[in-house]
Amino acid sequence: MPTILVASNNAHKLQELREIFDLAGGRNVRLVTPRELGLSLEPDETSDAYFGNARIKAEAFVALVNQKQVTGIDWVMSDDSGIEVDALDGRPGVHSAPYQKAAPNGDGCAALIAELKDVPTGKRTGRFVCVIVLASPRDGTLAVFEGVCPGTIAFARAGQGGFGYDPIFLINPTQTIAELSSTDKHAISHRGLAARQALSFVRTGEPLDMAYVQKVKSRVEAGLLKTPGVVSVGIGRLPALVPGGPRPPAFVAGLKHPVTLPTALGGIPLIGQVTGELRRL
Ligand code: ITT
Repeated sequence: MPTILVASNNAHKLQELREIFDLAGGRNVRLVTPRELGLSLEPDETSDAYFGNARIKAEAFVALVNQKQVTGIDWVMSDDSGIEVDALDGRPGVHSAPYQKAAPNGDGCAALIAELKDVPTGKRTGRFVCVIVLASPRDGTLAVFEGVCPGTIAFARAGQGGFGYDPIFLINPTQTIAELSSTDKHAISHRGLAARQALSFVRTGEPLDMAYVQKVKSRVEAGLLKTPGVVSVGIGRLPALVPGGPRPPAFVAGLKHPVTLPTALGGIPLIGQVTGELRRL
């Protein structure tokens, strides 16, 4: 059974990742936490890109796993995420966690509502973004999965579910993500999109789980989601991470979709990449 170390200190993320994997039938994949392994690390997230920070977190834990000679870890998985608001030129974006911490009472939702108080309904568009990195402590393979969930920012909070900015993020004119069941959130969320592809990759070596894509499409058709999200996948190797001979990922030969290079995924020598826009599938 593949074992994945989740390189995160955020309990909400960890819970969501477990739920997403369970919903996807991923019970034959074991998720472990740094705490369960007696590991503790909080690397500085110094990059201005989600991918950069996700990579910093994954690489830091890979280095620790190898330094402490922890055995049995097939992948280290990190998640960097945030909320982008068009009226704020994409802020807080990659800085969503510090934005929340700096807000009065740590209430990022209230701070965003206040910043956007004069922005009219039609101009409150935004998106949640999640970049998941899988890094192999064995051979330095690095895979990156990006999920995007578009929506708009509400004038007031609604709903008790989810965490962080969910109560102010409308996925349709009347519902925030925090008003969805966790199952419905995961079906459409940035993290659901990215994590499903990561799970697919761990299990099969294939990045796009088409059965899941079809499921999301049917939710879109049922009206649960107005604008479907976008998911991108890139696979590369970091020879410097773990010395060893090249081992090209198996799925590259099976790419079925147009290959593009979103800038968010730049910075590593990608062996192959696939971008799927759910709306078109
Ligand atoms: P780790 O780095 O330890 O994983 P973190 O909380 O520092 O945990 P990030 O740097 O990725 O994580 O910051 C993510 C920010 O975006 C944080 O403010 C979250 O509350 C917010 N966020 C992420 N995913 C979210 C989601 O699904 N719903 C609402 N807010 C979310």
